[in-house]
Amino acid sequence: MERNLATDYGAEAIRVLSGLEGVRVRPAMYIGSTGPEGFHHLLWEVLDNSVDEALAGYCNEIRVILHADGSATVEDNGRGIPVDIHPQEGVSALEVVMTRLHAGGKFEKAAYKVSGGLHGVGVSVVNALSEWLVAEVHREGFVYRQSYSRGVPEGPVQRVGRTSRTGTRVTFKPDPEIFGEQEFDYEVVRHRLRELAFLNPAVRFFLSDERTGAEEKFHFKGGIVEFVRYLNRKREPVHRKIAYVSGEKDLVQVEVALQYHTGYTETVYAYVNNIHTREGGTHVVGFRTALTRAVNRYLSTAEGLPRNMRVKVEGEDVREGLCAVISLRMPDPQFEGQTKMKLGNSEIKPLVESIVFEGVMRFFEENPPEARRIMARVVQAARAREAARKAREIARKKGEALEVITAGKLAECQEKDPEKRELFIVEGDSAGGSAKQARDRRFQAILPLRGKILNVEKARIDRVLSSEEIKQLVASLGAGIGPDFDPEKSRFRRIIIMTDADVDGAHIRTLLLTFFYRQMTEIIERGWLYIAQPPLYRVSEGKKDLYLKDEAALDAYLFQRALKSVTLSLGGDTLSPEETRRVLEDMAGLERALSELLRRGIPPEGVLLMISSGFTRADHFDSEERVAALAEEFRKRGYAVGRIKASSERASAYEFQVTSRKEGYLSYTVGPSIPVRREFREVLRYYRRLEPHLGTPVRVTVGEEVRDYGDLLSGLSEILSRVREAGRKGLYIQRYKGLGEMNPTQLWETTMDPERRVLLKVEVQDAAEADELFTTLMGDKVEPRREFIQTHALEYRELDV
Ligand code: 0RA
Repeated sequence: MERNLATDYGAEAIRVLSGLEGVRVRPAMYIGSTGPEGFHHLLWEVLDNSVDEALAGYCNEIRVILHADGSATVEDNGRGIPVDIHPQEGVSALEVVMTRLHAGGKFEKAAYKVSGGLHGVGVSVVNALSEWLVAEVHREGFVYRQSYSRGVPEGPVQRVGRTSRTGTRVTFKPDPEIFGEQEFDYEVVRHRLRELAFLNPAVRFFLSDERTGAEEKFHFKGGIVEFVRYLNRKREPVHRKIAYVSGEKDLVQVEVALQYHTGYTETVYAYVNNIHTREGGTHVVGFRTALTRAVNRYLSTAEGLPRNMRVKVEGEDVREGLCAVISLRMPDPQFEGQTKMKLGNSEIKPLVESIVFEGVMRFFEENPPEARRIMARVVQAARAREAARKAREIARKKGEALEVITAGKLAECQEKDPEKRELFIVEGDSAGGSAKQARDRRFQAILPLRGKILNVEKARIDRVLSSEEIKQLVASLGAGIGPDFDPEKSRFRRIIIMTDADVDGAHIRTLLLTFFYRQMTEIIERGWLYIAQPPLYRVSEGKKDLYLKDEAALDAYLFQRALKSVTLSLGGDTLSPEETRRVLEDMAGLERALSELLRRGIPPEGVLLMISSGFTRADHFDSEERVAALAEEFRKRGYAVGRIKASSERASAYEFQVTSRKEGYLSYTVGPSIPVRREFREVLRYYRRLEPHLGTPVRVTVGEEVRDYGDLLSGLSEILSRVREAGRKGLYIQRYKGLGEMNPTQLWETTMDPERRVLLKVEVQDAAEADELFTTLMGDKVEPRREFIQTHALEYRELDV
């Protein structure tokens, strides 16, 4: 018997709207923000529902698809959301889940459902914030479907076919009215799926990006043990076997994996119900206490340890060089802290502590060689700490202790209230000099740093503290360092890193970010760390000065000016000034994107040939025949072409090597790895905008001078340079190579004046990325570093924070 799932949709729609309209009025209350984080949050929310189904034990495959139209799909092979009529609501359960705020809990029996925290607001919130959403359920032999528009059902749940499988598929398009024109970031989604795959080893995650053809599978049978191996991949492990501990008590499941490395930093990733508790909490405290206790117990009781290892160590010794992942599953976690990413449940500390203590003791007992190495590592750290303490003692007697060091290089400001004080950290003495003259000394202090500050990854804390530059920085803030750091004591609430826009500046910025991330994390968590953005250009016309932040801004300005004397005709039709400007800006964008690809070893001619031959996604390389035809096109244009091989990047695809005589014998692989690159997507975006005009002859008139070109592409760089030259008439343009080249007035007006400057706020994410970059560049293990420098050397140059 077929059930009738229809209900009265006139009345229904109004009721639904009244429940969810609040979500559309105040989206940030539900998803944090309408920026990139909130935008991706929609996807996490839908994904969490499928992961919950997997945690309940009913699903082992989850697929995420990013579509070309900006929508995304999450699909699982779970039981399927029930579609029968909900007894109280009188409509199908599916509809209740999709349209009622917080409806999820009603029939979620899963004990470990993601709740509280940032996730767990319910899929109905995603629905309300989606221009459209389609839910499809495979269940009991049938396929059911319901579609919604901004959260309102377009009709009842319908049976649309038969099926032999079960599962749920949700496809949604975030509403541009709420989010503007944003896109899902492949790297961000990939990062989350990889993390989920480590945490949920029973589930296979698939990701495909229909915009680029990229496809990946994430499945780690080894779970968090593999996670630790992954986190340590660029470090040198102290022991081979990764310690793994698990246990369960009072419905709380605890899993921990850990491995020591030769570096000095601590990396602990803690999760509760798959949510990354970035600010730690009671589980992390319990874990640390247990580990310290276990090490001390082993050091005092293990047989056969050398006498000089019978010492008592402290938490800080045990943390040095530690990499660990903690994963908890528990009902009703309480999330607190600044960003609601700190576990608050007090019963968790003793629970985790006892499970971890017993598990780690057992690991030590069962793996004596690993235990010995770990002990040696920890004891060494304890000795170094002791030595540092003695050094500090002596320093104190000599009156040099950190607490009494005066920040001699700091140019203080007059204001006393930390809330109103700003500290500019400036690279180099000459820039420091300009900054001192430029500042408003009432509330802006300047700390000039000379040269490179010390690499925190490679140095133990005593060496870090002996660095003159760091001493000055620590003394200026007056809030201590590392475990002793107390943000409340900080003498500044706004700390602004101001470095040159060149390689050295980027490097110093990375060093500083790493330092703050490692030694004063709370400065970043509280949102007190900023990056200044000095302009790259000064444009003067007579007495008037204009500052422009980058090349694109300069181009836009030059094109605007050039419009007086430039006309563009395409196939005989003269473009309006507005159209001319648009075409020129797209051409300039294309030129910039092409030059970025060239810096990565892929020259423009080859890229454009790929695009015009229709190879714009990774899966376009799946047909050997088509790839062979593309190779032929390259050959015709004078390239030396290698034989067609199976791709090393994508299992189903083919690729070939080309060498261009014209392009300085540059050799590169034409294959599926090119179209998934960020820079390629950028090229493609501009290409698509120019596409309607391609193949049409162009006439460009600049003043009296008329010239003809085959089309916009063949004339690209010449047209742009003629127009730029016209735009430059009567202007003086200065490109700043460093802050030191700016006079104090310029520096004040562009970069320091609170009324006019634009600061970038540093987020934990940026700092963590800088830190990872840093581990790779500066860590001890030689191999990954070489690899990194080869593939990222150019990206690093413009590390964007
Ligand atoms: C509650 C009950 C049942 C399934 C689900 C929820 C469910 C929800 C989602 C959300 C995404 N994928 C999902 N898969 C399942 C089924 C109860 C039963 O079959 O007895």
